[in-house]
Amino acid sequence: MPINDTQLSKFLSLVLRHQPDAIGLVLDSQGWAGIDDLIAKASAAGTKFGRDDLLRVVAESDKKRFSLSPDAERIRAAQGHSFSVELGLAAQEPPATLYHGTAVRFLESILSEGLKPQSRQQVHLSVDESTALRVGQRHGRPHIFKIDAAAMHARGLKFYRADNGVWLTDTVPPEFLASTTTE
Ligand code: HQG
Repeated sequence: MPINDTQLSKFLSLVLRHQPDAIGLVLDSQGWAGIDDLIAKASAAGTKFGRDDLLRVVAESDKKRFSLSPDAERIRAAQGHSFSVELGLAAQEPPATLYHGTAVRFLESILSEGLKPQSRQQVHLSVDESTALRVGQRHGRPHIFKIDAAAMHARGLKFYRADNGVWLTDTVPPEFLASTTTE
């Protein structure tokens, strides 16, 4: 069945971040899939789209969720994987402050054990508060944490910047968390 762009974006997130085997797709160790292979396997599994559709969704993704290889033959998710993948990102110095939006109901647990990646590979952090608010709202009544990334970096904790500008780190211990607003 043909699908619209939102459905295609969700489908790409599903197979490139979480369940490539849902359509028998095999990603390489860095999370890349051949675009022709992806289109053929999706089609065989009943999800029909063409190369132009895929390239349009990649270009128009609001969060730049997907990256293309330089030769545009392969695609991968920029971040957000639930399985181990070597994104090949070099650790780099983060902005002094980063933000993480979550839900009020998670506060007690986060304040006692810090931010953990949960089902993803790493904790996702935003450069601005408004993005963090949108991320937090996906989970319920939002709460935004301000992260002392400069202090974490000084302590030797590593930060990575995904292709789409999201910052990634393994965990954020509670001492680096400060609350901003509670809605
Ligand atoms: C919370 C979306 C209890 C964490 C977004 C979050 C983002 C804890 C939830 C990207 C905890 C995990 C990632 C602890 C963390 N106790 N709860 N110790 N530590 N949590 O969806 O950051 O649309 O896996 O605060 O825009 O919300 O998919 O992570 O609330 O960029 O492209 O556990 O996903 O992008 O939730 O979102 P998630 P996230 P896409």
